[in-house]
Amino acid sequence: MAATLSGEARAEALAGLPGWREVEGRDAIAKAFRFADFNQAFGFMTRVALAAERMDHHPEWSNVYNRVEIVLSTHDAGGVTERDVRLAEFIEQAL
Ligand code: H2B
Repeated sequence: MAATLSGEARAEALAGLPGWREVEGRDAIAKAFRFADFNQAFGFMTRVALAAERMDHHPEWSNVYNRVEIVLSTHDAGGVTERDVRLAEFIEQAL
């Protein structure tokens, strides 16, 4: 199982992910996205969903019309791991 990121490794990983923030009260990272309309938002979610399934690593997320909120945490590890960083990096490319 992947180890949760702490200290310098965590700071470095987050520095490379603009707009991602630490979630208060749990070991997770999050970002809110806003698109032009539902079609754009859902297209983005579809790209992320297909990658998440390939990576066997899945986001916690919600969608309201053109807004998508994503929280990433590795449930098996109980916190943020490299797997979340890799998925967040993909998400940034999927925009
Ligand atoms: N996604 C996330 N975010 N955390 C996990 O620990 C996780 C996952 N585990 N997707 C995977 C699936 C696991 O449950 C399966 C059995 O590989």
